[in-house]
Amino acid sequence: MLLSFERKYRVRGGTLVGGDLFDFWVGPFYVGFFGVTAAISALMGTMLIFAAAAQGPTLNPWLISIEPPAIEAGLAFMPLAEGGYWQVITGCAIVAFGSWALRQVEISRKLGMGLHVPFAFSFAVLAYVTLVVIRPVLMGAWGHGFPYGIWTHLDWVSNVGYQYVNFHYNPLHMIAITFFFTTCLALALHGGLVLSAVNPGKGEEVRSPEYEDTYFRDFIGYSVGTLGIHRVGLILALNAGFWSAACIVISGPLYVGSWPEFWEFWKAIPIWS
Ligand code: UQ2
Repeated sequence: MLLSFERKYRVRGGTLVGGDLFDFWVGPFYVGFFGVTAAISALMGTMLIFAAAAQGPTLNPWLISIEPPAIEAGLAFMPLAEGGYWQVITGCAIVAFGSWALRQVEISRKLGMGLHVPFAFSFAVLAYVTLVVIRPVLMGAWGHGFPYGIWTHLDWVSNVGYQYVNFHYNPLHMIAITFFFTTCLALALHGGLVLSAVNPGKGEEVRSPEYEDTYFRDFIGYSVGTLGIHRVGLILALNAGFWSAACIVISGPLYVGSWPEFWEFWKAIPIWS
């Protein structure tokens, strides 16, 4: 079913690449040049995961793991069985995620909307690219990327964390976690507030946004407002992703050794030492 405004907006234009060539819909889905590249790279990446898994020692989904090259291989292109699968799969993933973001941009442009959604999605892509490209390149070996396996990626996180003794002492990790928690707080407040106003019990009346404002003015003397809470939410969530990427990219390229020890400078400040 087409909404009345869709008849007006389901028109040519707004594409970044390809002109009118891929400017069409398949059922409800907009395609575009980046829909084609997303579909191809996602399909290729997925098939390569199956191909790599078939070469491995197990087909148990929990235990399948596609390993990056050995650290000793540095930044070389490797044969498929020696990390090459991981390298090509990583390439497919980045093309797929990038296409997904650019398809969001084209849809935003078609609808005359802001680019907030692709901007936000890009932070998630950035976090992934930081783990599998930026940090490995800065450290001189693809082997610093994480393996593609359900258990093995968890082992990787644990092992890399312990390499820095206790990752919770990483100040940027602290900031990232604080943003994740605050994002949860903000979404819980927002979801709770909206449902409490617009999803009343049977026979009860829906309350207007003024009630939402009044609730928080009565409660804490301040309402950030119905538009404001979405700005707060976006900023909090973007920061969670950004500082996550930042806290791992400084570990290795900028700081080696123990994060607990990093705080020795603080204990040594003259006024209290
Ligand atoms: C609000 C408001 C909303 C909301 C929420 C608030 C009417 C529907 C949740 C309250 C939020 C505040 C005071 C800021 C919270 C900030 C952080 C960092 C957690 O006022 O306007 O609109 O959903």
